[in-house]
Amino acid sequence: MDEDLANKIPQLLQYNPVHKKIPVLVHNCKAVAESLVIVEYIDETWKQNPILPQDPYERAIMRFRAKFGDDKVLPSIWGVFIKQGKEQEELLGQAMETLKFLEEQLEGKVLFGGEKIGLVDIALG
Ligand SMILES: N[C@@H](CCC(=O)N[C@@H](CS)C(=O)NCC(=O)O)C(=O)O
Repeated sequence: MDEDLANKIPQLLQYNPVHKKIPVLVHNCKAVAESLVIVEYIDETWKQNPILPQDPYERAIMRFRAKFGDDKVLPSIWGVFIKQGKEQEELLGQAMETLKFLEEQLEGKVLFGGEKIGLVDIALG
């Protein structure tokens, strides 16, 4: 269902009482919150199209990159749009640096998932 973040509906507060944020996935009447947690839940529930690799080390690398996107890339890019002056310049530098790191991790591939869209592609997208 659509959500007006300026006027949150009671279901959002019921399904995500801790953060009170979207997205929330409701499946079998149970709520799962936090986008990366939701994507992993989807991966584990509908196994026909794996989002994460099978190998534990490869899975860890993908989780690291997805978290890097959330923790480092997104705040710096967002900051470029909402800040000004010296702070904006610093955030622009951070955004370029973090995006360069991710681009290097791609090693010339189009997708982080290799041939198919994976966790990192979804998270960064
Ligand atoms: N870490 C959360 C962040 C979710 C988030 O920031 N959601 C925003 C919309 S994109 C929101 O619901 N904001 C409403 C608020 O902060 O009150 C996730 O990845 O799911």
